[in-house]
This record gives sequence, C-alpha cells and structure tokens, in this order.
Amino acid sequence: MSRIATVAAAQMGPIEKDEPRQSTVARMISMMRQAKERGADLIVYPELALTTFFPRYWMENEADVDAFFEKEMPSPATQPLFDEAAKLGVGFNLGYAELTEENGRIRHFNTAIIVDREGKIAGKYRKVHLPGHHEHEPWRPFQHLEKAYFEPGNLGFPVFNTMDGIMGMCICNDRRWPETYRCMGLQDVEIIMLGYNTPRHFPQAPEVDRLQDFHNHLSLQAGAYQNGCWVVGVAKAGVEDGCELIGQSVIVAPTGEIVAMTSTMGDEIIVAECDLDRAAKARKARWNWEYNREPRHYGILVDGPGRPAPADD
Ligand code: CDT
Repeated sequence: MSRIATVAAAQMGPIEKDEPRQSTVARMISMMRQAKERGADLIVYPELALTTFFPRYWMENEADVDAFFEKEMPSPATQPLFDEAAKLGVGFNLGYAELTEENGRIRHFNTAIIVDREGKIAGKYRKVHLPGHHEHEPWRPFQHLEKAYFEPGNLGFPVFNTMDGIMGMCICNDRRWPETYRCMGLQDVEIIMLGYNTPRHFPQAPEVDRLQDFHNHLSLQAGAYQNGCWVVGVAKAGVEDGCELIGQSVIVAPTGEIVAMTSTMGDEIIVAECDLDRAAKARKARWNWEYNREPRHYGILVDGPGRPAPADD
C-alpha cells in the first residue's frame, strides 16, 4: 500500500510590524481548517511565520530585537495552533525566531519545527545558511540583518521518522545550496519542507530582480530532482512594510515537476497528494547512489571554501 501524505502549502500574505501573534496564529488556524477540508494531513507555513520579517530593520536595542523571538514553543500565543493540529489530526511545519539558553548562554536561531498529528514536536531544524550582513548598511533600501540577529544553526540537517514518512526541513536561503538537499537525500529523506521570505529586490545585484521567481523554482526543482524527493516551498508574499516579497509557493515532485503553485500574493492554500514511496523509487531508478556515486572525488566539498565552525558549536 502506498504512503500518501496530503500536503498543504500555506502561503501567507504580509504580516505588518504591529500585528500581534494572536492575529497571525488565527490566520494560520483558518488556513489549517481550509487545508483539512481539502483533505490535507500536513501543512507547511513560511519562515519566521509569527511576525513580520524583522531582519529588514536595524535595531540597536537588544530588547527590541528579542521582542520578535519566541522564548518557549508552544507558548500561550502559539498553543492554539498545536491544539488545532491535534483536534484536526493535521501535522505542521512552522518557522519562527527561537531564543533559548544552552549551557548557560543565550542563543538566537532562525528555527523550524515539525509538529505531528497529535500536536507533539517531532523535529527541529536551525537555519544553517544565514544570508545578509552583520552591520547596519544605510545605503540599502531595507536591511537584511540575519547575520546580526541569528547564529548559524548547530543541528546540521537531520531527518525525522514521523507521520509515516522521512521528513526534513530547511529554511529560505538554505534552498539555494545543493549541499542542503544532499545532506538530507543521503539520509533517505522523502519530503523536504521549507518556508521563505525573499525580497524581490536584491540590492547587491538589482539586475537579477527580474529572475527572483525563476531562481526560486530553479533551486527547489533541482533539489527535488537531483535527490529524488518531494520539496514544499512556502512563501511569505506580498508587500510587507513597503518591501515586496516574492510568492509562487510550490509543491515539487521527485521528478522535479511543480504539481501545485499559488497564484496570489496573500494567504493561500495549495494541496497535493504526495506519494512518499516515489522518493525511493526515483532515487533507485535515476541515481542509485550505492552503484553510481563517486564520493572519493567529492572531498573538496567539505575541504573547500567556507566559514570555520565556532569553537563552541
Ligand atoms: N530569508 C532569506 O533567507 N532570504 C534570502 C534573501 C537573500 S538576499 C540577502 C533568500 O535566499 O531568499
């Protein structure tokens, strides 16, 4: 018998700076109910789905930054989403800013979790590839201060056996890196879920603004095809506090084909039946890694340029 996950991508329209979490969570619950009505048993929300995309603001006061972070998950504000998931029997993937204490140190991560159909957290991922810059750069029309407000994730790219599948996560900029998908592909991932906040305007190279939608799909479709897995990419879309974010959220099959795509820049659900067994079939038929991979020639992938790990990672 095949294993079908009926997956909803829950694209969200803009979240303004002063929108309270209760309001955002109410929007998410409404989409979860719509998704359930359309047969979904798993729903994927965007990156940093509980607040506006705050790395666009330069903030000098740490308390102002920390106000965008979650100190507990679930919290009183987010518990209703967990309760609704358990009530409806719908699992979900949620991105949020995580403030936590580890070994006596306060840490900030751009995080995503998988919550199962009983409303229990089944997996956690912390964004590895943080884009943007560390310092205030006033020449930009808006900031992209992820490198200032977050540390790179310290959990690698784990996969989770949950909801009768092998599930993995990444977050936004991670989707542009082939290593992201490969790390999970090599662990037999069947479905990779991710949210994104992608500004249309790329200040360092505005000539590629017109290609933002193309590069989004190029990355997601290549990741799915080259690793034989489902990929669900979900936008926060539309004009958020004057900054345009791309939409075109998609569900991509292990063949690399887009099987569903949003057509608005607001809150919108798309649904697809994802046969998880297609992942192993695609990998065996097309790639057969045990037979065809040549890892002895790939050492440069880990020895090549990149940032050294911090001492306390
Ligand atoms: N949120 C996020 O990771 N956005 C990036 C924008 C990069 S431009 C600094 C992305 O890759 O879409």
